Amino acid sequence: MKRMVAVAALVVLGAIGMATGWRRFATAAPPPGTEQVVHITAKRFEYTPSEITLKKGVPVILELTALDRDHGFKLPEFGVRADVKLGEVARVRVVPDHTGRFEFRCDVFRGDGHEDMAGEIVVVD
Ligand SMILES: [Cu+2]
Repeated sequence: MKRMVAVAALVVLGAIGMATGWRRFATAAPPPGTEQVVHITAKRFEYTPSEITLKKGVPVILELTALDRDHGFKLPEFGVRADVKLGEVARVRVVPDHTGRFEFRCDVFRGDGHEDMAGEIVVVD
């Protein structure tokens, strides 16, 4: 009898798992916490990659790492700004809710060169 209960429980759990798995597969936007992570490195005076293509309506996490010194990351179109400090990982969430090409740039102006440090987010349908 105990075994029957255990088997029934497994079947129910399996069905729930399949249902939620299917729902996740069927929805375009993943639930929070499972978003795609895009890694970006910053060094004087460039970002790699310098162009990032995102899909409209699919939020992502940008994970920024500085390779040589402190930098910044500013993407005004989507209200995003972060300090990218040497030795730390900066994480920002971007919700690309409209299409187009949008510039991001470094806004740490200590020392020359940062003002030319920029890249582009390209949001496509
Ligand atoms: Cu910089």
